[in-house]
Amino acid sequence: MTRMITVGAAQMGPIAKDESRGQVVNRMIALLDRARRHGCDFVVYPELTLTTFFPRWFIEDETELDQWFEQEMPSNETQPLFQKAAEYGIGFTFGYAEIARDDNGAKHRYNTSILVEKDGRIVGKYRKVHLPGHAEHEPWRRFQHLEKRYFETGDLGFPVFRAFGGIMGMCICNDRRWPETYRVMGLQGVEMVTLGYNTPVENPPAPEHDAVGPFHNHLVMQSGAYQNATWVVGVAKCGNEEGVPMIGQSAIIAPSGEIVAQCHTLGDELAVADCDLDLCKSYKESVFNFAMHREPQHYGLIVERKGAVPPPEG
Ligand code: CDV
Repeated sequence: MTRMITVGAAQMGPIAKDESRGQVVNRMIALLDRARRHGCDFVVYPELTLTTFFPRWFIEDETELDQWFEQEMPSNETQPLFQKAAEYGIGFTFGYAEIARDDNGAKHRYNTSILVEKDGRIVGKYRKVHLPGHAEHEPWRRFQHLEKRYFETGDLGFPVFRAFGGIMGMCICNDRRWPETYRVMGLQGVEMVTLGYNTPVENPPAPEHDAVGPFHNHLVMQSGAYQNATWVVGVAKCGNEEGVPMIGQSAIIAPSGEIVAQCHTLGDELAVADCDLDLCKSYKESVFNFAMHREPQHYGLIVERKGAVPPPEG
């Protein structure tokens, strides 16, 4: 008896600045319809799915900034997606900009994703930990990347959730480049990590990386999958969004590290794979049997030290 989940990686093409959430949700539902025809149990949408990637602009006015954020979920605009998915019996995950209020009513902004079960219940939430970019306006850049200005570091860690008959985890975009992301979930027995990304082709601080960006995209997700014996589903928002080209290559990756399905366009597209969660088992019980082979007494620096400190010279 296998624990098979049929997964749809629901890549989205560019979202224009003036595109409404209602229009975006209609595109998401069109992908959900396709997923249903393919027999999907679970659909993965990108990071900040509901709007254009607004951190590319410097926004000083708080009311204007608030317009890119959601104060509740489901919201009026996303309710049709929740309804249609529950009607189809398909679970899903997507990312959005969240405004949360603490006990004192203070406002907190996060780059968030949620996990929704087949009956429409939100069963998991993750807030992005690794925020790339910068906090101040840097006019020398062709476009801004102000995640460090608009979002706080996620306060939930990397939780995993029992859902879809397995152990599910989430991360978001830049998180996928950090081995710690996968390992913290790997240590909780994760069997499928989902993530969305908005990755510009151009990396203004290091343009020499641009040519290898697509290679790095798959490199980190494939190694994260293999080294932690888990499925990884990485889904792009891509194409030319408001003059900024972003990479596609959404992929479903097996615990072997192999890509088993991949998008080939830069638009709305669904890549589908049958993902047997029990494929994780042989890796978790052999080469990556953590309990047997890890030596954490030698890994202290990973949590004690933030930046690299080379040994003294001479
Ligand atoms: N949205 C992102 O986190 N993007 C980053 C870019 C800025 C490098 C990424 O890691 O893909």
